[in-house]
This record gives sequence, C-alpha cells and structure tokens, in this order.
Amino acid sequence: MMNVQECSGEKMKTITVMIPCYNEEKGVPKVIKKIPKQELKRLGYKVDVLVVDNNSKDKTTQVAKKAGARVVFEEKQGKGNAIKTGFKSLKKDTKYIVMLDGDDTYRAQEMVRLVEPLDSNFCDVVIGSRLNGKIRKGSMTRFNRAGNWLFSFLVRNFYHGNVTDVCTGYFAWKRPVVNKLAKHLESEGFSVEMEMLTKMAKMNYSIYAVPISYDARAGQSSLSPIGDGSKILYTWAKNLNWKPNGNKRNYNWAKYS
Ligand SMILES: Nc1nc2c(ncn2[C@@H]2O[C@H](COP(=O)(O)OP(=O)(O)O)[C@@H](O)[C@H]2O)c(=O)[nH]1
Ligand SMILES: [Mg+2]
Repeated sequence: MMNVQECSGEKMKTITVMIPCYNEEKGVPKVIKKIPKQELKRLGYKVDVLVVDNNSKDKTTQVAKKAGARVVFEEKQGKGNAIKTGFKSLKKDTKYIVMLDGDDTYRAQEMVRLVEPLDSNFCDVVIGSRLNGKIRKGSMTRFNRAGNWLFSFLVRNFYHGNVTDVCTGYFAWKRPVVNKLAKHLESEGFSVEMEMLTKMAKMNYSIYAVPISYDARAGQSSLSPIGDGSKILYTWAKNLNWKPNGNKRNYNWAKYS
C-alpha cells in the first residue's frame, strides 16, 4: 500500500487530474467534486485539476473554474488534440497524471485504485477497465461493448499489452511516460486511446488494468460507433510496425566493428 506521508510541506507529490471536455457543463462539476482530495492528501498527494476545454458552446469553462479547476483551451477539435494540449500544460512538479472524462461516467472517487500500482512501482501505466469492472445499466450499448472487447483482444494478442479495455477514458501515468508519449501522439479524435496504448506497449512500458465502474451518461455522446470504430481499428493496424525511433533498424554497428 501507499505510504501515508506527512500532509504538510513540500513532501507532498502532485497528481494532475486531467479532464478533456467538450460541452460538459453538467458533468464536469460533478467529476471535480468527486475527486477524493482528502483521501489523496492523507496518502501524501496534492491534486491539481486541469480541464482542457475544446470550444465548448456551453458554460464548461466557467463551471470548471468555479469548481476549482485550472482551464486550458485547445482550438483544434477532438479529444486527441485536447489530450496533447493537456500534456503540454502539466505543472513542473506533477508526478502522476490521471485522466478521466468530463461526462461523469467514470467515478472520480475510484482514482486511488489507479494510482496505487504506480506509487508502489508495480507498473508505469494503469487503465481503468470497464469490461472487467462494473458496467452500469444504460452506460454502454451492446455494439460498443462488442467493439471494445474485440479491440482489447487485438491489443492483448498482437501487442502483448495487459489491457482489458482499450477504449477506456480512465488512465493513470507516471510523469516520464507522458513526457515521452506526448512527442509521438498524432490522433486528433477518439482513436487517441488506441494510439496511446499501442505506442506505449511498443515502447515497452508496463501497463496494467484495474476494475472500475462505468455509469450512464447525461446528454449526448460525441462518439460515432462506426466512423470512430473504423479509425480505431486503422490505428491498431498502423501501429503494428511502429517503433519509437522510426522504422529504421537501429543496429549498434560499433559493437560489430
Ligand atoms: N476536448 C474534447 N473533448 C471531447 C471531444 N469530444 C468528446 N470529448 C470528451 O471526451 C470524453 C468522452 O466523450 P464522449 O462523448 O462521452 O464519448 P464516449 O464516452 O465514448 O461515448 C468526454 O469527457 C467528452 O467531453 C472533443 O472534441 N474535444
Ligand atoms: Mg462518455
């Protein structure tokens, strides 16, 4: 378990909770309120809440600020673009980054479960798995569930990543992983989760999943099951031969001369 640290002074580690949002004025204040700040403080963490607003037409920014978040903006539409901007807006002393959606479908109070394996050095990245967790009534269509299952099967078997829910929106990273990953991200929209997981697997980071709850959404989802599903599958195929340093083989010739 995590060490209970002194709750005062510089010893506290910063966790940035990043929430990419598009028109989430209803959900985002609830998400922010449910962040278990007191529990995290007891465990030695202070929380920095970072909302990335992507041209919301509603009052997402105002309500997020009122709930205590820092808000940054991204003009180019898409969750992938928002995540890239979020990664560039981390505080210097951020040690872990937790990301979850702004629509109040993931439970912010469960984030301690995602941070513990990082803090105990069990692995580098943790995702929250809905498929191996609790999918609440009305939260996921059968079609999306089958798609998520298929994508996860493909990643487990072709990338050897320990992931049971590739399309999850709940992630936790150690800071150095984000620093490296951010340089390689290209996806603009909803294929970003597949891109992150396949690239992190190719970078040999150790990735594990913990069970989480998934609740029904208030308001409209922006995901198009067929259109975004095809892009996600394309991203899976494209990254099969991806290498962090390009596709040229990096032989160490000096070794043989
Ligand atoms: N920043 C940003 N976030 C987005 C965009 N589209 C969706 N999101 C956010 O991404 C998360 C997941 O989107 P959602 O519509 O709920 O898709 P679903 O969960 O797959 O049905 C939510 O927090 C959205 O606010 C976008 O264009 N830009
Ligand atoms: Mg959602």
